[in-house]
Amino acid sequence: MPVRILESTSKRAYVHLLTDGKYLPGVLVMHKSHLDTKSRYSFVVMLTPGVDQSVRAALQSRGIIVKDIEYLRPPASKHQLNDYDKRFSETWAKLRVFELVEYERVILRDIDMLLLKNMDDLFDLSIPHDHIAATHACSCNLMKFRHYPSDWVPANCPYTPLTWPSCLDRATAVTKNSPRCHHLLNGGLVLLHPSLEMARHIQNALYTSPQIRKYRFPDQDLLADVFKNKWVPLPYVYNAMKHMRIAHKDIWRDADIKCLHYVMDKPWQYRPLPPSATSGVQRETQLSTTLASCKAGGSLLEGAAMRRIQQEFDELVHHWWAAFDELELEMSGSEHWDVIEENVNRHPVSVFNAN
Ligand SMILES: [Mn+2]
Repeated sequence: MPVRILESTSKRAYVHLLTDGKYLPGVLVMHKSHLDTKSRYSFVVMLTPGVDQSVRAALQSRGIIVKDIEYLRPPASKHQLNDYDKRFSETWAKLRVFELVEYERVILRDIDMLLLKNMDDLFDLSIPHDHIAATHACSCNLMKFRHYPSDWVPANCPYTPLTWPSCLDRATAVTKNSPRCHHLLNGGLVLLHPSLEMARHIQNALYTSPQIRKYRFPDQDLLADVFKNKWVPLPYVYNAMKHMRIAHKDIWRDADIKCLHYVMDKPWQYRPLPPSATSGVQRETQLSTTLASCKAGGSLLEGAAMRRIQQEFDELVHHWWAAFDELELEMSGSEHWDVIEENVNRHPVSVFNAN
């Protein structure tokens, strides 16, 4: 008997991009948390051509809808990422989401995220058809990366003026007179309406805009430009970037978060030691390695500050591993487990190399 799907449900989907099997543990844990939080909408993954067949099979074994897409890149002469940010080299392809006109409304999400609560209510947000909705970028530069823009300081950050609990249902309004940083969004979560006309408009900007060479965060800087004064800022709980737990202690409450975003190093690249190991030699080894990799990544943070930050990050990364352990219980007997196992590091020392 055919399954009946409500019209409004089938026209809406959460869409994600996967360009490399290294991110497979991320997408499967994300999908598990999507199911655990009882989302009513489809979970779709766009795959670029180079992704291995074993990765595709693992996704499909979990009931994930796969859409094949082409790469999307600006002309090579127009954009070069610095060595710290090579991880962004394929993220332009996220913008292919505008071509998925089989859906009326899409929420584009990163896969370095974990859903802690259901966020389906976001699909009902009323925004004009030619607008998008997203959360602001946090421009505090908590990690003191020396290659970040010089106006990325807490005084210019759009999260600085907010207070709890009003931050739960509002964001700092963006006006024509707002500081430059208030116009910047984070590309980790974007509510949008697919449209071939908009897809063409965005791709045209990608191929011709003189701004392209200045972008540090490819797809999100382009979206911020194309949708300047045409995007609606969302409350941070829909895209709670992990470093905000430290940078914006005044508003952050773990219990409020719907979607936790593991920006920068990925949770499957190291398994933090349990809290009982806090004073052990092992923890010192872990911290000194992390500190070294942050310095290599262009951070000017000192050791003591890095230690405090790392401990807070580890608390959040433990949530990801708890979900991974459950996924392992469900999948470890299957033929698909090997390709997942291949791409996780269970060691406490990060394999993060700043890319
Ligand atoms: Mn991300």
